Amino acid sequence: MSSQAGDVLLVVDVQNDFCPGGQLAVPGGHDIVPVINGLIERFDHVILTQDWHPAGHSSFASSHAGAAPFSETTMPYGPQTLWPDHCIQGTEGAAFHAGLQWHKAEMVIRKGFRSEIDSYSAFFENDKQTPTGLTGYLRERSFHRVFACGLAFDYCVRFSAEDARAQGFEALVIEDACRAIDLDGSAEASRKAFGEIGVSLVNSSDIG
Ligand code: VGL
Ligand code: ZN
Repeated sequence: MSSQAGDVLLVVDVQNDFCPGGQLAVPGGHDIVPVINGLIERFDHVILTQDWHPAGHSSFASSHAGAAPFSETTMPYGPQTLWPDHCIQGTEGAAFHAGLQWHKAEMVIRKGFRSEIDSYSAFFENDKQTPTGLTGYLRERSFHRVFACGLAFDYCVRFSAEDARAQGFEALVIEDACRAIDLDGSAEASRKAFGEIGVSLVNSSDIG
């Protein structure tokens, strides 16, 4: 499979807090940086996402008295996992991994900046209604195939790929360019959901 007109590489949340040593470290998160750099070279168009929370964000366990990180709560929009404080706007933790060759990116889409709603997907916040504007951007630029990679496979990559599909794009997840948090089998659940809705799983070596 070679990169063609209408393809875009979506690099999700390759930020210090999701890498070892960060506040919400994904095991092996930094291992994908060279793989993604190779992909960035091969794609003509690259978009990044950046998790970008204000301090005291409602997805932080620390904002809920007595709640432990990785527990679940109910928000007005439904169930929400509570996370350690992470990716606070302007902090080193929210910065892209220093090894990521991201300067080619045509757009950086920030998400999770509304205190009261978390946002895993690059397309919609977790209420499934508040758009980020990415659908309109991709349509206006005539992109058809979204190749997603980054962190974490089972949260922000998953939700982004599912929404890409639901918005009418072809969606492919480059699995060796992702790492998972894997809470309660969430990595396997993601693979199953991809199969059901027609999100393809591919490998970076499949892309020429
Ligand atoms: C993410 C949990 C909280 C992600 C972001 O990038 O997958 N996960 N915020
Ligand atoms: Zn977050």
